[in-house]
Amino acid sequence: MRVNIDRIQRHVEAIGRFTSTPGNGSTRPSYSPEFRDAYDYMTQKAQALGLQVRIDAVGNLRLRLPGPDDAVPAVFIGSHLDTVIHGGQFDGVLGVVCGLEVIQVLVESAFPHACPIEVISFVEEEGISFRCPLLGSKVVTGQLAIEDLEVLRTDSGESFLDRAKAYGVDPAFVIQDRIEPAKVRAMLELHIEQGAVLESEGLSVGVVDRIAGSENYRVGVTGRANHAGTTPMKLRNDALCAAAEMICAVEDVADSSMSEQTVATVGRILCSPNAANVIAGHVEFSIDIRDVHEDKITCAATAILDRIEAIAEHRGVVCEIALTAKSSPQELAGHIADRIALVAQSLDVPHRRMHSGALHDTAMMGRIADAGMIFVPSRLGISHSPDEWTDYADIEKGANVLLRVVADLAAAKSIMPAPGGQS
Ligand code: HGY
Ligand code: MN
Ligand code: MN
Repeated sequence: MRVNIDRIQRHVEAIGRFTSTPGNGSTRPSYSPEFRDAYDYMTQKAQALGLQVRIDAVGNLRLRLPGPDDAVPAVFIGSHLDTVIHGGQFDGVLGVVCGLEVIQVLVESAFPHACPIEVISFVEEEGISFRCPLLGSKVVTGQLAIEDLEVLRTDSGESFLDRAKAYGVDPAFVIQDRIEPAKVRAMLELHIEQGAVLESEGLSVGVVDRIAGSENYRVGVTGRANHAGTTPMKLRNDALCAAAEMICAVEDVADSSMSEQTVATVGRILCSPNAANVIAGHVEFSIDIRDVHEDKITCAATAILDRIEAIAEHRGVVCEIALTAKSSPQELAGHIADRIALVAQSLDVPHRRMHSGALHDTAMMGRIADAGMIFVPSRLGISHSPDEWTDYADIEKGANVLLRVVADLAAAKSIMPAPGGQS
């Protein structure tokens, strides 16, 4: 059995056309018209294969090949179809498309699968609309409840519940769509590396053993708006200069961390009144702190918040810091990583074990079941950009590894320990 790489490429390129910024990357927020186009496209392909298709209460797309006995634990293959703003064509899309391709090859080969196999496209993985990354996978694994969803708002104040209901789903029923640990034989995700390790080492597949966690903050800085021309430098409470010093402190703490894997980013900033001849009165900015070890995240976050408070004190501005999202790092199932490596070896695919600095839904599924991830290289390590690219020759290798691992996991005498049988 082998994947059909031309079919994969056709699906990736078709979905790439569902963007609100054509010619400038993929912009496909959850619940947007473009997002619906992508769901409709995958639904049509899945229905042509005779799969069961449904959108669950929070908006995850579920494409299921029933097993002989649908009550036995299923193999899940997941990823996401929402994107960042001006993102790339492969981030998330590749995992959903390759998941469907794996099912198509198994169906066409009349493979005797002994359990259900389900492709799940998680909603709001990127978190760009409601500042809650991995939302869809956190909900189905019971890590977010309806009460957590009720407080989510966009920057313009629209509630998550209103947006979800306008899309046609009702998160009030998320309990029924929970994925129970006992119902998962394993979860797999194929994803672009979004870093430069594989390319720099000339490898085609990464066997992920650990996924980073993160703490996300929103920082509000309040000074005093004033006239840019008549306010002497000594009499200013400049919120933007204070924020600038704080942002450099974020970089400095991460730079000087003892851990190679600690990163911290300020990617979003809002300045008010944002006028060239007015000293900024209020600034809001984001902080995203990550590492593959929880204690390193805590250490960096503590140092960053301390520095911010000291700068606010010194400059006489008021700062409010809110934790907006948090997810712990996740170790992936050793026996699944071993299986991925063994299959790569048997297919002569050059590979290595590695961590993931990016967050992934697999980390959330890894909280409740045995999960594994397969990376394929990113050209120059670029991602979350229109320049994101992965050679289809590498995608073909990674997808064939995924195909073989899923076939092994779904085989009657699956060699895997029973669910939760972490080795
Ligand atoms: O932010 C991330 O790591 C992922 O791309 N959502
Ligand atoms: Mn992403
Ligand atoms: Mn992704």
